[in-house]
Amino acid sequence: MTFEYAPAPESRSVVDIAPSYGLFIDGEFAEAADGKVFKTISPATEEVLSEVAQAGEADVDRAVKAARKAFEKWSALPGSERAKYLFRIARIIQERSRELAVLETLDNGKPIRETRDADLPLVAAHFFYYAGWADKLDHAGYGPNPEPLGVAGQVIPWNFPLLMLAWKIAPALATGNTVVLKPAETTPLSALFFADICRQAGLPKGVVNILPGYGDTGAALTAHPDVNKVAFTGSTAVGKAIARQVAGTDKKVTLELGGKGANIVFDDAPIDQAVEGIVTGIFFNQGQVCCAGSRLLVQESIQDELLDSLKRRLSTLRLGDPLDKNTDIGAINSAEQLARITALAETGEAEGAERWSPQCELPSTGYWFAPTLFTNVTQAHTIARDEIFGPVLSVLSFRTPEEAVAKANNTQYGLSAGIWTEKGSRILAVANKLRAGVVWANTFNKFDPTSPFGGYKESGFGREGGRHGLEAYLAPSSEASVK
Ligand code: TXE
Repeated sequence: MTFEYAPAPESRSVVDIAPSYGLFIDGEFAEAADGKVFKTISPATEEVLSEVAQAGEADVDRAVKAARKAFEKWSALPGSERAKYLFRIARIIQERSRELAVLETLDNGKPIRETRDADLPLVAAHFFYYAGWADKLDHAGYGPNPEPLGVAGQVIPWNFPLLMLAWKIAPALATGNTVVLKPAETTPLSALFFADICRQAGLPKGVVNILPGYGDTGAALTAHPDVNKVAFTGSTAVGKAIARQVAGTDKKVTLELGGKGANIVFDDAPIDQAVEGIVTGIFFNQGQVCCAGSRLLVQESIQDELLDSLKRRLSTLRLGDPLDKNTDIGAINSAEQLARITALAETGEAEGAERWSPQCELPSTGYWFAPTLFTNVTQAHTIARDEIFGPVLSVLSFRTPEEAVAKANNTQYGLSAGIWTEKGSRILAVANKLRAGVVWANTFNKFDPTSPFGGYKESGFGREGGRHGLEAYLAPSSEASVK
């Protein structure tokens, strides 16, 4: 780790965070019915950023009623009219992107380089992309238009707060649904700023409602009888609980859950490029990414060379102030998440894997975890099986492509994988055998609104993104219209 230069922090003054925020229901900010509030802090400094209203069951009910009422008019608008609102929202996000990037970095702890160059451009891109679909779904004069489902109850996590909101809200609105969204308890602020953007865009009242709160708020929302569609991104345990909860109802559901992605490096791979891909795969957003390449599978003959290069590269990563534009590794999102990562890393050591981190001084306040590499890992080790959701890479090796595929697929999850090789034929052969929703070749963690994203096995079901993402918000009889 190097600290020899003076940090150049992005100015906090570009964002004006109010001391308190309400729930956003029916176009207005309001206190929770029972007056409950909670604090949101900056994980890099533990400073309180704001106090936020905490939605209870009565608020969930009020928001769902507002969304139901708004649905009648919103769903009846021609797609071209809905598109105008979505384009307007996309443009406001672009105009306010610096403010939103700083806000997201403060509330989440991730480096400004990521919020500025990845999160915010992708957020705007999703609204532009789905705005473009809104009128393409109409076929005036040729028969009935596709039918939206009604009120979507959406619960999102804290790792990409605004981007997960965009993944959920943009396709829902484009297809004529209305939304009640619950952001994660540790990162409510960008969703509340988004509520303000909805007002700025003149979005009709009740079309988008934002309810900050904890898991019980989420459970009340997904259980609400007037919610027609549940969209969830989060842990596999909660995803399973939601699947049980909606079983036997007529709610449609999409679940985007955990992962244990394999990054497979063959002996003919361009090593420097692969090292960059491995670093992006597991250290982007401190590894708090469902599709992270958290298992490195390296062909035995190049293992030593690759690990030497990787360790040299890790020694140049800069950990520290997330507002510093030179920072590569920011803070872990919460004390709870840090405790989970710490416990799993300790289990790795206790089970006999070899732990390595670059020389690295951690700030004394906030939640920090040094980039960590585990070698001598076997498939039986907990760190090769469980999602760590932190900056921790487990290294395994293989001899043949068949062994690589078998090891990559040896997991309860099936969200992502990466292949590094010069051989195009090998990319196709291996990709076809991987049980993963997304397979990258000679790159990793690349996202685009046109691509469907989702998992096999316990990584969930349904797809978000692309035109597949529209189907999740349309009644079954109309699905043919977007195929
Ligand atoms: O997840 P939760 P947590 C994984 C990752 C991480 C672990 C725990 O491995 O270490 O999950 O993280 C809301 N009904 N992922 O505890 O609890 C909650 O308030 C409805 C992977 O943060 O699943 C938040 O808004 N909602 C993942 C959201 O669910 C409920 C991203 C996610 O929180 C609820 C996050 C309930 N019963 C964690 N309980 C990914 N796929 O990217 C909680 N929530």
